[in-house]
Amino acid sequence: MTVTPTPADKFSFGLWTIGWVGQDQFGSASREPLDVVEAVEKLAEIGAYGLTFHDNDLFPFEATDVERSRQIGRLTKALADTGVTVPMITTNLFSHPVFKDGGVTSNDRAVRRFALRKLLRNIDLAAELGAETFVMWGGREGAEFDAAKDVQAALARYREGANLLAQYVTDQGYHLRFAIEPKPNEPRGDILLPTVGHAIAWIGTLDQPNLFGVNPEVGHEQMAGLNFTHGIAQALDAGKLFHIDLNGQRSIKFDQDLVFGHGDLQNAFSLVDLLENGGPGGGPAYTGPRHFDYKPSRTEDYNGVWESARANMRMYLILKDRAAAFRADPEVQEALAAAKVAELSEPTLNPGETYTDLLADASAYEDFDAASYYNGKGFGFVKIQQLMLEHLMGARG
Ligand code: ASC
Ligand code: MN
Ligand code: MN
Ligand code: MN
Repeated sequence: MTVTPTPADKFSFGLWTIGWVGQDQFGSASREPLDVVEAVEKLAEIGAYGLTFHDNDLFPFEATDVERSRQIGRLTKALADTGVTVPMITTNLFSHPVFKDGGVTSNDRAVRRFALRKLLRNIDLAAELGAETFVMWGGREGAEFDAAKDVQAALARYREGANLLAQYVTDQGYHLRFAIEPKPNEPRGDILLPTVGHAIAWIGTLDQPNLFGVNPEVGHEQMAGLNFTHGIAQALDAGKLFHIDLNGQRSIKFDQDLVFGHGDLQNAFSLVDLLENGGPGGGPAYTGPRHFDYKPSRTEDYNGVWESARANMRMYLILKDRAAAFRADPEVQEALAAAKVAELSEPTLNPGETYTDLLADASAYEDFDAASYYNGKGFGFVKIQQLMLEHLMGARG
């Protein structure tokens, strides 16, 4: 088993992840800031291929044009020196107090206009750095007080903003697609577009829906009690999995941003199995970056930070190996066949069959003996689950 990451694995990290200094709701920073050049060099050293960032991870909100350019120049040089790329960039519309009621959906129109300008400026930067994906996580786009937020108006303003950004990208000829990142709550009491399903439905209301997909984060769906792998499967089914945020979460509570696999490990297994083996021909179902959006524990020093960064990639590669072993096991294949897992891929109607033909087919209904059909026989799903867990635990193959 090879658990040494290489750029071919397409692992990427947010600058805000490895660079998180440990400041939380209750305590101040437990680490010194991480310089972007060191971040890039270290990512190259540990085998990652990409760095992602919010505009204000690279330069402060208050930065002058000169300071901004200087930081972009330092980053660009580090990328050229190491071969690290910037596959995705995103915009901070949540830290500064001006965004306390949101950016593109703030009740205050001047804030919305400012947010759109900040987004447009960052789109130019994304294009300049060759990013393919522009993530929009609307952390402050939400509310705590039902009567103080007109949700339909907020969704209309969100749409107005998204349509404007799409028009800009089209007019500039940028090769950039947008990925909406859902989250149910935190920092707002309730955030708009709270789950993958909400986001996909809303994308269908946009002027250029083809330019928009989703960037689901493991923990964000799990905070809503949802099955992340199911959400990813639906995003793939809709052709909307543009990007992914991998991390760990243990049940419905605050956004833990643990190392990938350090939360719900069974769900992490089914996720990697889906991403790697869930394509129509049994190949990868997703070929984009494997992006980690986690927070290195506040208890760690920088050795611990890099240890945890490596841990994300190791967990992914170990799960990939375990999923391959699971798929290759003849006993698993037998159990999957007995449980008719592949039969679900067969269309329910015969080729060319219409509802008239179905209505005329007595074997489907009149002669179908539902009462004795299974004759006490079950599907055998539990056996599959046990085989999966044994592979996951390294107890088989
Ligand atoms: C993002 C993103 C998140 C948030 C969070 C910031 O861009 O994907 O989940 O910002 O990580 O702390
Ligand atoms: Mn999170
Ligand atoms: Mn995220
Ligand atoms: Mn996050």
